[in-house]
Amino acid sequence: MRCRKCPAQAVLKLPRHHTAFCAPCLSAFVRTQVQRAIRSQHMFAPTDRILVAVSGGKDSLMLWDILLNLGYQADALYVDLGIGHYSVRSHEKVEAFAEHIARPRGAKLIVHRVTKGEGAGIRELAMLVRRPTCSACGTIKRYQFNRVAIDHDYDVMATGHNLDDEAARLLGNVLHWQDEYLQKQGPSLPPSVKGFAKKVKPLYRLTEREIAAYAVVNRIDYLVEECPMAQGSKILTYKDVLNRLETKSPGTKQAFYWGFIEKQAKAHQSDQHMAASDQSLLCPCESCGQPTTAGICSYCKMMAKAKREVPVSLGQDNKNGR
Ligand code: Q46
Ligand code: ZN
Repeated sequence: MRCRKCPAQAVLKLPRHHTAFCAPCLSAFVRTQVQRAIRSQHMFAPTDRILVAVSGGKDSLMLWDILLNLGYQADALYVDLGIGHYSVRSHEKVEAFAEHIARPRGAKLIVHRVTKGEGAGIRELAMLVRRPTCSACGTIKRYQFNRVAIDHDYDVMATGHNLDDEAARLLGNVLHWQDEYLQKQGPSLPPSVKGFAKKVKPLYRLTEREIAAYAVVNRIDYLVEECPMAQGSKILTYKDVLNRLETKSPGTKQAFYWGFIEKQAKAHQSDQHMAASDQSLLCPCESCGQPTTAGICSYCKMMAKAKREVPVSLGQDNKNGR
């Protein structure tokens, strides 16, 4: 199999694009797709400061690498969840990438430890507040990413969600007609109100397979194992269903998600529209000041409940999550 761009041997076949690429042409294709995503969705400008949320997995580390390669000012935030060996290994992968690839290009890594900031690991916290681990984890990660982006004056926060992630999430939202989530699902969410950082997903045009191939050809090491808490999640089932459809009919995931983005744009889900509706609903949390639809935000409610369960003070190093 030959590369469709040059005479070299191809390393990856892409049925949804009816093409195949050698290693250098694959890297160029991946970077072009990211640049196209950034421009078409007005994600950020070349002078903007970007905060990438990294986990040690392939998507977030490749996103950091691609943005640095494209010449953007991209720092990263790693949230150490305190999940035993998994967190130790993921932190090692992030540190190794930062030391060998990011810092030499002038980028920095910020680390937030949940055991220090919130006073216990994510599993222990979730048990204290009697919530599923992933739900407590989502609240803490959203809160800390937003806090760091705002406190450190980043223009935008970027996550490594890819086409597979977004198509699976869309399928879940459609199956349960989650109107509120459907309205807020998109590759570029505006800051809407003071205190909320802009959030973007520059990998939405690329599949997991393409990103994994980029990591291999560029010899970038990442943590292959998934978080142990992810086992049995519905998102994995939706991904499996979509992968089977994709095998039968290449391009299904792309048509499903990109079609949704087009329809969303046509339905006037513009930045201004969303910002106006958010502004009418949000007010500063009475405890920490981050925007919320209730008097006290979900992070502060969760931490207050955890503290009631344990007489010793949880999160004492972490007034307002700091
Ligand atoms: S990290 Fe957190 Fe995921 Fe692990 S505990 Fe669940 S939500 S599975 S993206
Ligand atoms: Zn709060």
